Amino acid sequence: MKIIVTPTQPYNDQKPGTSGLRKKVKIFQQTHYLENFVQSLFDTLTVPNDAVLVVGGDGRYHNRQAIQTIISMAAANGFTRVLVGQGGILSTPAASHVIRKYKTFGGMVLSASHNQGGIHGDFGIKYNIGNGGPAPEKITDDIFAKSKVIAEYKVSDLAQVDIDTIGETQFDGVVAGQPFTVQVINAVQDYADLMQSLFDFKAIKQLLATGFEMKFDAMHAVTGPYAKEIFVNRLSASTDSLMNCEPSEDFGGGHPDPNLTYAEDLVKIMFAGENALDFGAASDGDGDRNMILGQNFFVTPSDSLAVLAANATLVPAYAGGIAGVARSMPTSGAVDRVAAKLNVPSFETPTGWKFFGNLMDAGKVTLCGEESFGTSSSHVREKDGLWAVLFWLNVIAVKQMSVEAILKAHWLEYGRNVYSRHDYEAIPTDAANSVIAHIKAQFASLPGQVFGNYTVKLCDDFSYHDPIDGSVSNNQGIRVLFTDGSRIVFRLSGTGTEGATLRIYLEAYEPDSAKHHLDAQVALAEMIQIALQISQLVEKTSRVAPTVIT
Ligand code: VG1
Ligand code: CO
Repeated sequence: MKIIVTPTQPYNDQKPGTSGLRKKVKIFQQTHYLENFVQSLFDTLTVPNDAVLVVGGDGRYHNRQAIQTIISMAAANGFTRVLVGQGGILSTPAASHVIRKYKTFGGMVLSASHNQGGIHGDFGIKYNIGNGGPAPEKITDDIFAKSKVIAEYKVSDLAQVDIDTIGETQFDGVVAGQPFTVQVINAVQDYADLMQSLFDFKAIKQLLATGFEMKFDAMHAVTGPYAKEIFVNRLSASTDSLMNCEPSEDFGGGHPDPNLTYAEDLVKIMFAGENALDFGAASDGDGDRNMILGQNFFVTPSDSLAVLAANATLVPAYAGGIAGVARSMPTSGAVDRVAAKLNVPSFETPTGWKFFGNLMDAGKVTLCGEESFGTSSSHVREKDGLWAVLFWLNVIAVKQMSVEAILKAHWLEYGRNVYSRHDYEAIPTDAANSVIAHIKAQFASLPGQVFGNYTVKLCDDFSYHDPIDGSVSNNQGIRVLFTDGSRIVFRLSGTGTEGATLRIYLEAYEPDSAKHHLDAQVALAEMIQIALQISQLVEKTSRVAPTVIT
């Protein structure tokens, strides 16, 4: 096998966002585009001898081709072994687990997560370090810097590698006579084994055998094979309890984002009045998100995290208690209330799973979560969709209560952090920036101002000081905090690929149980108007309604 050094020109747009580099497929298909990014990444790392790389993706269009390119480049850049998920498929949490289980140097996950797939959709690539978690900002910043000056990249002259048959293929020596091996692994088994080691499968199996009806929607994305193995093969659920479990390159033409808007088929089933099932759940493109539904009932992700924390000891893996919790800044403070009661620390980090890794590695937190349908624990270093679903089923099996009853009891004990997020997708970048600039210009004048029932206490642009490595991350979202603890957060998305997506996060604390039944949009109506008034969003973007409300 030979190494071929190919001259290239830099692209100026390879800055990784909240979770890796995401672009339209067409952009990734430009000459040398993927190679430039991968080489910039390899040049950032110090690859030791005998380094192993994990590669896989969510199965979207361009996945298989990109995997071949990465294998060839890994061989030319000093890796001696590449582990590939069979068929090129690896969910994000499974990739994290594989990196940890086989103690590899790192891994690449090819996914644009919840973004649409297919030839006209998005593609993405993210790098995870040896702890299994997303590369921290110091690495992603370095990749971007290198991508702007790259002059050449290295590939090998490997033929196409079979990535469908479990087993090993060995090639002739590359660097220093070392053999290069590609190993196709069954990550579904690895991941299912991990889940079985954490949860009470016996109790869940019994729950599913005694008339409890559930539906899991894989949204034509990566969790399909994992769900079949776990629910049907190991928990004896009927095949009826799964839907859209065949991964497809364009996710069946849908948007693999498990929320009330895009998971509409599941939502219909779960909100069918008396005919609704007991439990519904969905996961996203790369399997790290989860949406939990009860009978005619939606669980806000922030509440889900709080409920899991409060009930963690019901699950075998967490029976000894949890060390602490962490949530992203826009996530509601519901979990903080649970942590306070459990007398464990709670941390507030910027948006993006990469900020949780240090806290988990240091043993400071066990459970982490984001309002964007992401929850997980220190069993991996990524958020984990199916893990959250199994956690809920384990809790239900032990408590023998409905999802709604569990939530109502939780609110009664802790009060309710009423919460909603309004997304305005694909707005012109200039208009989005002007909204943010307009709010920032009011930082000095807003504190003390009264809006109906609410008085502004302070506003700022969130900064995070990592307590473990001391790194500082600025400009992580604008917070408008009110004197009664309510708040509005404005943030621009770092995962969109079309124009800008502006997110408005709204939260108000309601201790009065007589008001806990209220729809969040009703309970937050006044806050929503205040957000629009402060931001002048309608005037500046001509958008009269959000694209997605959760
Ligand atoms: C969004 C979510 C964020 C999440 C990120 C990656 O980022 O808000 O909480 O970590 O997606 O999730 P942004 O910058 O668009 O708000 V995933 O499942 O898309 O990898
Ligand atoms: Co995802």
